[in-house]
Amino acid sequence: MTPEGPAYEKRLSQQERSYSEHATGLGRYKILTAPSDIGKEKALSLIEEPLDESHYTLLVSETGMVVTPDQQVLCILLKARLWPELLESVRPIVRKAARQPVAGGNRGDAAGTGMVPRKRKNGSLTNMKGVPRLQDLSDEDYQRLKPAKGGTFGYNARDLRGGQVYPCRLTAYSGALPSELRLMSELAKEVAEALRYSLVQDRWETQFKKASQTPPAFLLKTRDGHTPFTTITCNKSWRTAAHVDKGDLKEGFGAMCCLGDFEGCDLVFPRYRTAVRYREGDILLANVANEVHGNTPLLNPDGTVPKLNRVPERLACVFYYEENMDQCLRTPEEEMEFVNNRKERDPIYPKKKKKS
Ligand SMILES: O=C(O)CCC(=O)C(=O)O
Ligand SMILES: [Fe+2]
Repeated sequence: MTPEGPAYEKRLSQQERSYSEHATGLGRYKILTAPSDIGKEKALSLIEEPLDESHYTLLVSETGMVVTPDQQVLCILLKARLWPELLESVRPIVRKAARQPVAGGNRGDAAGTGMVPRKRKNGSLTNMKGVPRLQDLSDEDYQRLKPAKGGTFGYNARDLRGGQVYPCRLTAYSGALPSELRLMSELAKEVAEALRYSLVQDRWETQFKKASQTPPAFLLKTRDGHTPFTTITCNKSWRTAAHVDKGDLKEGFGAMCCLGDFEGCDLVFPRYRTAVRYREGDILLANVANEVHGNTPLLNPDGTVPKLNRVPERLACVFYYEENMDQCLRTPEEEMEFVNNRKERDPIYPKKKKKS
């Protein structure tokens, strides 16, 4: 039994859960207005800063929705939507996908360090940028980033990295076994259904329409059909600094879940002085592609501050539709061929054929 009712035992569909929650009116499904709006500029000026209790006055920890003072949906928390067996089966896969150190990576805002020119082994600077490596971090950044890992699962769009064009492809975690892809797609399906039957259904529709125009080879899908997601960002024990998600469809809506036994790491939206406490089993829908957000410190399950080498494991998954993936060719093979035959000055994406 959860505070939200015996959801796991009955295994209701996401649609049934949504209908019953909405039907309770304000009884169980709280609709709250964010306490204030500090303005876009002020929120953007916080990017790269670590966030904490000083950045919010409203903390949401029950099923419901937060709207901004001008009535835009900021986030929707759906408690206890994912059942334990599914979470157990994906836990090792998320852990494997989130295996790259954040230090030395390419998410400078969320790392809280910005991007600096990468160094060669001999110490000279290259013209590529990245998050500084651990040995080059300040003490404070070192503490925060030492345990932090990240990675993606699913598919990535064609892009240019270090002067080289990469095709639309299975992501960096290319060792994914078919069974792993199947399980993660099951998780994506549940999250997608929760989004579909939420109060931001219009955002699901926009995203699903985009996905319908995308080659199915590059969508997360199950036997029941495709989801509106191409990609899942997986983080491990990473307290993100203030950032706005990049590369995901801005007209869609972010969807996330997390796994682990921990306290803290609440997700703060400093512009609206609002934080959300989501935990294992919950689904959080949030406007992370457009609004500044970041986590409070990650704490031990008993609320104490962890020692450097004993940080609890918190796995987070962010599901999204990666921009431009509707321009991918039909198969990975066609993508490879395109990239191999592309002349240096050709655009990365060829002009779209006009429909006759
Ligand atoms: O871990 C979280 O709660 C948020 C993660 C996030 O915002 C991101 O990876 O972009
Ligand atoms: Fe984010």
